[in-house]
Amino acid sequence: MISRRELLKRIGLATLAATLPSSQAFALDGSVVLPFENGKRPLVKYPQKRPMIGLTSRPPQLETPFSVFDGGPITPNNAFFVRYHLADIPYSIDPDKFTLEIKGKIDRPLKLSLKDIRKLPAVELVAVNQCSGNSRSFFEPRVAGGQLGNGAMGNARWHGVPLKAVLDMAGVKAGAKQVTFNGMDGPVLDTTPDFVKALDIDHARDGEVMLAYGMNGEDLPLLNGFPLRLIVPGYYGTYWVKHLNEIAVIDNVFDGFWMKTAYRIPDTPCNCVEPGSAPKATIPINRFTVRSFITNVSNDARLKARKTTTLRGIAFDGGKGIKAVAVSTDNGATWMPAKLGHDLGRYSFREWTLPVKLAPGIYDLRVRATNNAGDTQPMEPRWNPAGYLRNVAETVRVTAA
Ligand SMILES: Nc1nc2c(c(=O)[nH]1)N[C@H]1C(S)=C(S)[C@@H](COP(=O)(O)O)O[C@H]1N2
Ligand SMILES: [Mo]
Repeated sequence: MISRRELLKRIGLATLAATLPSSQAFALDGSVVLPFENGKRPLVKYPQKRPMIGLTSRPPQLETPFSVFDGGPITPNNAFFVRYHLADIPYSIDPDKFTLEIKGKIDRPLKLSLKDIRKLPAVELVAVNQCSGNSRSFFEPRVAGGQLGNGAMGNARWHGVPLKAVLDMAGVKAGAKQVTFNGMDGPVLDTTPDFVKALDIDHARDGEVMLAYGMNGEDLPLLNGFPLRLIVPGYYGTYWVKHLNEIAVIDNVFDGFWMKTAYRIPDTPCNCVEPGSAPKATIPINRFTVRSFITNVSNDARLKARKTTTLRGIAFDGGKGIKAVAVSTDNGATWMPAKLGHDLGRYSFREWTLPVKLAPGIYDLRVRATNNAGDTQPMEPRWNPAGYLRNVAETVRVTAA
């Protein structure tokens, strides 16, 4: 344990933008226990972050404490989750020296400074970033990978320029198939493949995929990709490349490890397989499944019987937008429609509320959202070997007394 003085000193570092001390994290007093086997996690403090649930320290991987999602539809920058693959992450970045290179099958190779990018017409979009492995720990049978609870997601207002604008400046050549994205982090060992992701050229030019330098009215926090990251609305976080400094237009389908081997889901109608089995064919992970959560009542909560409790929570999907949220107090036998909150756009968390009055007893509260395409959440969990796409209708067991 470190001294209080040392703790305050290190928290003070949070105000030094874009610098992480190399002895980065430290455990705060106490820990949290997530509701699954081996769910004990330290609470850790990093620069620009409030105490977060620590998963690994090299590289830093932090989960958002779930109570944060009850504080409003926008996840504060200092509570936003952090995910990295490779241990060699940039601990100090000079924004004046940063450049974004655009190369490959284009007419005009470009090297843009942050200033150049900030001069382009800016756009804003509220969108959820969710890790593919969010909620992986709840898979039965258990699967390998980061044992995450429900805190590897967050919703922010992103500020930046459409990727299309930059690709148009560069002049994409006929025959282009995909665009690859690489960030400033890298592997410690040469044998580990660098983290590079790819999007189809039409997706990259859809006008919504964004190069973001702002998040909730501030610069991106260092751990969330300062000074520039890709935003791929509705798509899992794996595509949201941080510290983005290299874009290449290619005329083939990219076959790097993180596209060809990792981050793939079963090529079946449900993108699921029989629990414990291997898929015959796979495709790259893509859009979010529909999800919803109760945020103000947690498992084993005690509610006042015969008194009104207003349940509230959030819902989101891969970009069709949330049409309805319903809650069941009888484990799915009957459903009551919740009232939807303010619409921040079809990629955002959508808040919902529902007053309930319960007779004394034990209840399994279930919440289920439906999007504008009619997609909804299954009552029984689906399974895939990587622990992706979790979206079973969540259950919260409460006692009314
Ligand atoms: N450069 C870089 N970008 C990255 C990653 C990475 O390892 N390196 N991980 C991706 C994954 S898997 C996720 S879920 C998101 C998480 O974004 P966050 O750390 O800002 O929450 O970043 C993505 N972008
Ligand atoms: Mo992820």
